[in-house]
Amino acid sequence: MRTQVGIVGAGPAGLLLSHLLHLNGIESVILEARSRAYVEGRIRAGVLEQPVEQLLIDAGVGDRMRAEGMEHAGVILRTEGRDHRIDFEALTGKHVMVYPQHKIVQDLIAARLAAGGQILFEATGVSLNDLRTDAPFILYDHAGRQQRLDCAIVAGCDGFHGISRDAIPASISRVYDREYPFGWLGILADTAPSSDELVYARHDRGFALLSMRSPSVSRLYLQCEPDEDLALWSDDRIWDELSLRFARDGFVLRPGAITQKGVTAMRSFVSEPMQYGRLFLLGDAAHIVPPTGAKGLNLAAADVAVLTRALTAWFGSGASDGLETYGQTCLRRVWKAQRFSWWMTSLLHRFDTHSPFERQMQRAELDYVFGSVAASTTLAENYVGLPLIL
Ligand code: RFL
Ligand code: PHB
Repeated sequence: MRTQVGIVGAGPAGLLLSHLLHLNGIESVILEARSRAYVEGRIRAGVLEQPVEQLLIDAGVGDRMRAEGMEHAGVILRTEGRDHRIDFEALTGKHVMVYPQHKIVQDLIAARLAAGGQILFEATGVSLNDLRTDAPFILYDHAGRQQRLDCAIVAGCDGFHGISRDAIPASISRVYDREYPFGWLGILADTAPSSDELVYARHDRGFALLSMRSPSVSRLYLQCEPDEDLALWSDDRIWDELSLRFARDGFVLRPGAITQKGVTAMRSFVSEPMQYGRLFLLGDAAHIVPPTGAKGLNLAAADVAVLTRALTAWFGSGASDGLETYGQTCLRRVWKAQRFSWWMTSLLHRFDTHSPFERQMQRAELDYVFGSVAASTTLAENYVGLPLIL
């Protein structure tokens, strides 16, 4: 089989890239290791920056998001029983969109299939070959036999645990990595959100986050050990702990049936370069952020915007400058999102290794954000999203 762009991975990065390329008259084929049901049901991100919301609308895949998504004009920071609202509308004139990642994935798959796009689910054993020539090819197993996809460009959209990043020789790659000494225990619960807006709570017992998926489904997180044993967390224990961490006069946490539980480790990770010959890495394949800033999916979308622009110019007129500067352009935004995600994580979590002095520094920093319009604006500007291409 032959196509213009061979895409590995049908997460948000691979699907959005395939859709935007199609709108620009460029053909692609997506190879996905898992089944369609699995990728459509995978519960992950929930917050879209305004530029990403706009990108989806402009690409014609925003109808369900506009109907079912929830526009949020601010978030609440809570500590020691006090709330500070970061008013995005007043500080930046912008908002964020709360709309679940798995629905974006469903919407994009539907759009690709309706346009005759090719997504091969359950394609395993993917290997990338001849990446430094102008005729790279991908080998994979599908429908019981090995097959070959010839293409001009390979897009590695296969997430943090994919194979694409490893195709870049270790001798030229540089990895920046930080693991945090905690994780998040996340739950999905059939109960109306206890707050209209997201609540980020700093507490001596550990961080907690109140988010949502719809007017009747809540998504909540608790700071825990990175390898926390879920068996130790009964539903009652989870609700009791959340109540303690969100406690504030007049706040009532509404418990409900927990339908899903999971533990996520927290890390900051960047692998450079993001390009090797005809291979381009996008999204989690190249970089991971801790979820505190809600940036992962948004960064993937920004990489897609940069590569779409570059490939449209290259296939259209042969202009290669966009491809040559792809990594550099993406990394300007990636590092800013890394800084913000690291800062939000440092500001709001309990660090067992902190000295009393460092604890006071964290308190003072949060107190400063609470009291300063300039500091609140900095937070708001980063949270609603920097321009997609910097
Ligand atoms: P994905 O979504 O991991 O998709 C990669 C796809 O590649 C497939 N794959 C392969 N296919 C073929 N061959 C192989 N060898 C393959 N190896 C893997 C996988 O099956 C998969 O389908 O990466 P992508 O597209 O780069 O998208 C990134 C986002 O999924 C991720 O950054 C976000 O979910 C991060 N994230 C959040 N981001 C936000 O912007 N806002 C949020 O509010 C937010 N909250 C979160 C999050 C991530 C979380 N977890 C679970 C990590 C909350 C959590 C709890
Ligand atoms: C979510 O709703 O899953 C969510 C929201 C905000 C974050 C992280 C995750 O910072």
